[in-house]
Amino acid sequence: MTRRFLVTAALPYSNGRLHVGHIAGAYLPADIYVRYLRATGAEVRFICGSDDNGVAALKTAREEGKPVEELTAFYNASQRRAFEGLNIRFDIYGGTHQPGFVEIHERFSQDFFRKIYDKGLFTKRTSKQLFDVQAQQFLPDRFVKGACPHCKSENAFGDQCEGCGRTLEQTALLNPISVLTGTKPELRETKHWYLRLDQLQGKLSQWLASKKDPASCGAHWRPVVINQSLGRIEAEGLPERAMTRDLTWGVPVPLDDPDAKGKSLYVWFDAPIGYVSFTAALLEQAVQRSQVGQLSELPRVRQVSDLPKPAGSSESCSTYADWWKNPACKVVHFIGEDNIVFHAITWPAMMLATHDSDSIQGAAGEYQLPHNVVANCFLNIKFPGKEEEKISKSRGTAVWIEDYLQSFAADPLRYYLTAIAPEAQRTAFEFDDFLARNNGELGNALGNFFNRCISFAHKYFEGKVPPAGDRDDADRAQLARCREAVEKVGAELEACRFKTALGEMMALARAGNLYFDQTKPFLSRKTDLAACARAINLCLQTARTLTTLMAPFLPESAEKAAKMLGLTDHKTWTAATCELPENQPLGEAKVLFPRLETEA
Ligand code: B3M
Ligand code: ZN
Repeated sequence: MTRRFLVTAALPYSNGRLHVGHIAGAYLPADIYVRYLRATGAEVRFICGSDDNGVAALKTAREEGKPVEELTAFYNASQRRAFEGLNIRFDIYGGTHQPGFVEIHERFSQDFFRKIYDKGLFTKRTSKQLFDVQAQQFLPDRFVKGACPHCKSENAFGDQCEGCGRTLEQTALLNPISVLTGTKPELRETKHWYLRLDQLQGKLSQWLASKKDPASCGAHWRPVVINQSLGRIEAEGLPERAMTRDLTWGVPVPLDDPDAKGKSLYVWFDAPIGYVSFTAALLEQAVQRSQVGQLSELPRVRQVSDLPKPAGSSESCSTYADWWKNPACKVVHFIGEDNIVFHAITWPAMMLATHDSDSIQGAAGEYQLPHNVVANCFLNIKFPGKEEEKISKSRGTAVWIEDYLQSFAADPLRYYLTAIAPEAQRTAFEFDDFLARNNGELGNALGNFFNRCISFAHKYFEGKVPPAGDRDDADRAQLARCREAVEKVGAELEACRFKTALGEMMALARAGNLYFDQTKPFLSRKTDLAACARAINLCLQTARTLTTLMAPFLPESAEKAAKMLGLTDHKTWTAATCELPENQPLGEAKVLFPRLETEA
């Protein structure tokens, strides 16, 4: 049976450009995972788009003196370009307030809210909220700053503390200050709808506990995700949380109640629903396309993935429910560490709150709780002679993707960010290390291996795959290494251990070089041409396997490698060890990973 996955990557706020930290955190691992799953024949939809609602965009729009719609459209387009440049290929890149998406997103978000409302899992409460008298408005979320009541960091906002990552009630902030006017806000009464997380807590902790053991749940949850979310529930329990805000930018609260006037859904309520509404938009576009029958003439609101879809796809998966409410489809979220609580507690709680059945995972026809929530830690940055520090826009310590792409290709960064992936703890981007690894690891180990065996075949075997001849033990051992590598890399990717998977692929490249050095075709060429042919044949078989294994990580280079080997399909995982036939013509030898130097 064809496996089916719905993969999402956190929706970036559309109030800024993307930097290497964003890419390492969620988008690159998600893209690698999707490419790998497709290579195994799985049917996958890969969903992302911008998070336009809420205070983040409003705040930046004020600072930049632009209408918020203009700002979010600008950054949505900028993000789209950055992803495209890095070959991170979503099936759709939507936006919760972008033209072409805002209506469908509003519909899904409001339906979701109403469903929970009808189930009685919201309570309307009067509470005191911070009000800016000068600006004459309430100050939800990031509109108010102060010190964290838990860790005392000065870098806490009305919704979350940047210091310790905890979600906060704004009234708990110490010394709150309005971000709008810099004045001290006062407390005023307002009414909001609170999600009864307390009612859902039992099911949530049972569900999270079931994710501790990969053997029984079938997914490898990272300890940091379980510890943060389950730990939170066990330590503090889950209080009710307000899911509405005094704000007009966002999804209007869909209630016929005077208290709902001028209020929007909390951005963390509508944002994860974006995953669903963008899926629906994608499928609607697919239907329109098949009706019109002319893919190329429709406006390009989506990026069609460059990867082939498996045959026979789509018929049974034409509605969002086929992906979101079908136990046969696995939903996997890729996120950064500051989003863990929202994806492992709030979002599953929202889905649970819509269920009619008692099933925790969700019965057929109900929203399915995620199969896995894959979170990376933050990526820091390290400048020569300085301490490792946080990536920060205001301090100018970020490496922006747009800038990177002006000078470099996608694959060196894809390689580096996977090699140093902050999977279990924070790691640091170091420009010199990036150059050194490109030149040393990618260039000398992987690129050079291709170059030396293909050049050799051109020079001495008329540019064709030479005969395999009678293989000896060393040859058989090298073939076994190829098979093992396919298994290992596959198993690591299944478990979302991208760094180890990449390491296994590179280990095969090194083994290939070692085999070349030990069999010495450059000597046997003069003494034993059959032995020389055998060695080069095996090097080329190794290169063939490497081409498939590198494809999820380094798609452009794999494409080039496939051309050199004369391969027509290099992506199919199970074909990674299908041998190149004798006499297959090879393409021109190219340098896969040119050396990178700093400008003097
Ligand atoms: N916009 C938060 C972030 O970039 C966010 C993720 C939403 S995912 C539903 O940190
Ligand atoms: Zn804190």
